[in-house]
Amino acid sequence: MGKSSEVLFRRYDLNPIITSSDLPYLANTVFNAGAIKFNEKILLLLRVEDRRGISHLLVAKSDDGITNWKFDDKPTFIPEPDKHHEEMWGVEDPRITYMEELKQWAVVYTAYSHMGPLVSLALTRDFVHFEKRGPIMPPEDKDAAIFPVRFNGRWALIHRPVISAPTASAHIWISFSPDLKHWGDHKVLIRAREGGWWDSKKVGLNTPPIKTDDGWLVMYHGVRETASGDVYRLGLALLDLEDPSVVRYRSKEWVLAPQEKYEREGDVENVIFPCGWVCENNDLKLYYGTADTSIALATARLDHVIEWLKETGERDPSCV
Ligand code: M1P
Repeated sequence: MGKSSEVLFRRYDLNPIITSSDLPYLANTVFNAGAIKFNEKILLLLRVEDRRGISHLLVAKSDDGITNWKFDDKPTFIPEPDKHHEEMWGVEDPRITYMEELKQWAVVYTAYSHMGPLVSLALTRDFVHFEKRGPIMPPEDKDAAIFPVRFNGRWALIHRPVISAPTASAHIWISFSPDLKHWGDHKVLIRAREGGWWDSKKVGLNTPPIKTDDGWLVMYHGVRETASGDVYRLGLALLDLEDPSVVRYRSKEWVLAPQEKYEREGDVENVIFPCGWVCENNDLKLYYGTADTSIALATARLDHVIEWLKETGERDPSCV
C-alpha cells in the first residue's frame, strides 16, 4: 500500500471546526476535547479555558461530527475545589472510555492542584451526572486514559508522570489496578527518544486505546525543544492485545505536525493535541486542539494507519 506518513491523516478543509466564538458564553479558548459516539451522535467533551485562565469541560454534540454543534448552555463539568481540593486551578484534557463491565463511561482528566497536575477519574452514564472518584495518580502526572477491559482481572491505565532531577524527563507509563483505586505494577511504556528526534524532550498519551486485530492503537505527542520554543507533533504505537505493557510497533516518523496557521498561531504556538478519536467502519475521526486555542478535525482510514505502522514502525527496545 506504501502510504507515506504525510498523507495518512487529512485535515478537514474548513478547520478549525470549533472556536471560542461558537460557544454559548464568553470564554478565552476551547481545545483538547474527549470524543466518543454517544446515542447516535458525536459527543465532544471540550476543554474550555475561561477568562481567568481556569479550565472546565463542556459537552458539544453533532450528528455528523463536523457541523451544527449543539452545546450545553452552561459548563457541564466544573472544578469543585471545595469538595475536590485537587481541582483548585481547573479540570483539563479529558479522555473517555466506555467500560462495558460497569455500563458507564470513564472520564480520566487532569485536575490542576496547587501541588501540580494530577490524574483524576469520574464516571458517568449520561454526560449530565458525574460521579467524581478523585485522584488516581499523584502530581506531577497527566495525559492519562484507561483501557475498556481488564487484563488478567486488572484495569490498565496509561499516564505520564514527570521525573525531575537528574533527568528532567517525561515518559509514558502503564499501571494496573484491581478496583480503579489502588494502582501498581508501574512500568515505562514509551520513552522520550534522545538527541535530535521529534519526540526527544517529552512524550504523553493523547487518545484512548482503540482495539484492533493487530493490537491496541494509541496516539501520543512528542515534544522537541527548538530555538523558537517547543513543537508538539503526533506519533502512533500499537500495544499487545493481551499484554498492553508490551509495545509491538512505534512510529519512527510523526503522522501529524503543526503546519496550518491555526496550528501554528494561538495561545501556545506550534501545538496539536488530540484527546479523542472516533472510529466507525474503518473511518477514523481525530479531534485535536490547535495552538491551545481551537478544535480541528483530521481523518484517516484505520487499516491504512495500522498497515503503515506495521510496515515502517520500530519495536521499542528500551522499554523496561
Ligand atoms: O500547551 C501544550 C500542552 O501542554 C500540556 O501537555 P504536556 O504536559 O503533555 O506537554 C498540556 O497541559 C496540554 O493541555 C497543552 O495542550
